[in-house]
Amino acid sequence: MTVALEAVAVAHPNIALSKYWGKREGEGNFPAVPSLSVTLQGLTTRTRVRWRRDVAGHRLVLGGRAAEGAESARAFALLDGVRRELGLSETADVTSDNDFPTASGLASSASGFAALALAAVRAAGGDWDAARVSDLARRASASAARSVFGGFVELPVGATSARVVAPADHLPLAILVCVTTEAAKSVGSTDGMRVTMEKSPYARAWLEHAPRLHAQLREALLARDFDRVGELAEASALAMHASAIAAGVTYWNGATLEALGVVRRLRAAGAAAYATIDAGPHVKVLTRTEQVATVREALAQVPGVLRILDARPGEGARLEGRA
Ligand code: 2P0
Repeated sequence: MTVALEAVAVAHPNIALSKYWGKREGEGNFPAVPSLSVTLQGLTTRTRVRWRRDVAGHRLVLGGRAAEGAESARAFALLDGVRRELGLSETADVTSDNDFPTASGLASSASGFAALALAAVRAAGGDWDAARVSDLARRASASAARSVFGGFVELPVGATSARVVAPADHLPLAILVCVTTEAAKSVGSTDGMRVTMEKSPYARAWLEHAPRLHAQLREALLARDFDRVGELAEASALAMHASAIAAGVTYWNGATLEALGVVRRLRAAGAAAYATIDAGPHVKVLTRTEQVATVREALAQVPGVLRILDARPGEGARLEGRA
C-alpha cells in the first residue's frame, strides 16, 4: 500500500448543550445518554501525524512536551487501531498543540482526538468518511466524535458516530468562555463520570432525565427557539453537576458560582444569557451575537474570571494540507 505518511489536521472543541455524563456498561466507550453539542471556532487544536518505518514505538508531543503514561495511552490505542484497520506496520510521530488551556474542562480531548483521528487516518492513506473518523474518535473520547463535525451535532445513544443536527449559522449564538483557572482539572471526565455512576444517589435520576432534556433541546433547536435552547442547556449542565456533586465529584470553584449568579441577574434584566459548565470550573455563557458586548462587560466584572474567550459555532475537523 502506498501511504502519504504525513498529514496535519485541525479541529475545534465542542460545548455540549445536552450533556454526556455516564457510559454504557461493556466495551467500546458508548455513552449512556444522548448528547448534543455545538462545535466552536475560535479555539483550535492542530495535530500533525507522521508514520515512520523502523521506529519501535509511537511518540506524542503535546504542547511541546513529551506525553507520558495515561496521557499517551489513549492516543496510542487510537493509533494502533488505525494500524490494524489499514494494515500498517509503521509507528506514528505525533505533535499536537492547543491555543487554549488543556485538560481543564475546555474540551481539549474532544478537539485533540478528533484532529488525531483525522490526521492519523489520512496520513496512512485511509479514505474514510467523516462518520468512520467520528467512530474512531469516539472510542478514544466520546465527546471527540462530535468535534469531527461542524455546527450543532448529536451523538445518539448506541450510535457509533455523531451526526449533524443543524449547520453553524442555524442560531445567532455566541459562546463566552469565562476562564476561571489556568490549571489542569483534578478529576478527569472518565473518572468523574465513573464515580458519579457508582456513588451518586442521583445517578439513576440523571440517566432518566438526560434523554428527555436532550429530546426537548433538539426540538427547540430545530424550531430556532433560542431562549428555550438556552434554558434547557443550563438545566442539563446543572442536572449533570448535581448528580456528580452528590458523589463528591466537584468541578466548580468560587468564580463558577459567582459567574452563575451574574448570568441569572443578566437574565432577570432581560438579556439572553444562559450558562453551561463542563468537567471543570469554567462557565460558558450562551448569548445572542448582538448582545455579546453587554454580556461580556458584566462577566468581566466577576471576581475570579481571569479572561473571556469569544467563540462562535464553527467547522468540523479538516485537513490543513500535507507537508
Ligand atoms: C460533554 N463532557 O457532553 C460532557 C459534559 C464533560 C461534561 O464529554 O471518557 O472526555 O473520554 O469518553 O468525552 C467529557 O467526556 O469522556 C465530556 P470520555 P469525554 O461534553
